[in-house]
Amino acid sequence: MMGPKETAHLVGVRELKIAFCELDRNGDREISSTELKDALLALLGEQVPLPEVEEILRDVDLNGDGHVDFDSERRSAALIR
Ligand SMILES: [Ca+2]
Ligand SMILES: [Ca+2]
Repeated sequence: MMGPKETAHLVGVRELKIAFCELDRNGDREISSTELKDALLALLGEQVPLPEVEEILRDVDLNGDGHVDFDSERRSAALIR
């Protein structure tokens, strides 16, 4: 069994940040837990339980509003590169 932290490490928070455009399926410039869940399904080839998805989302969601928003967090991603 892998905990949320291990899953986040496996996928790579940095990769998630860089992949913003692909993750934002509905084009609202925010990554919701649902969109992240879909992305993890595509990346890992298996369903990730929603609580675990939300745990990962919290690691990526720098301003803590429950979404990864394209504008504020993209700058952070640019800084990491
Ligand atoms: Ca979205
Ligand atoms: Ca946010």
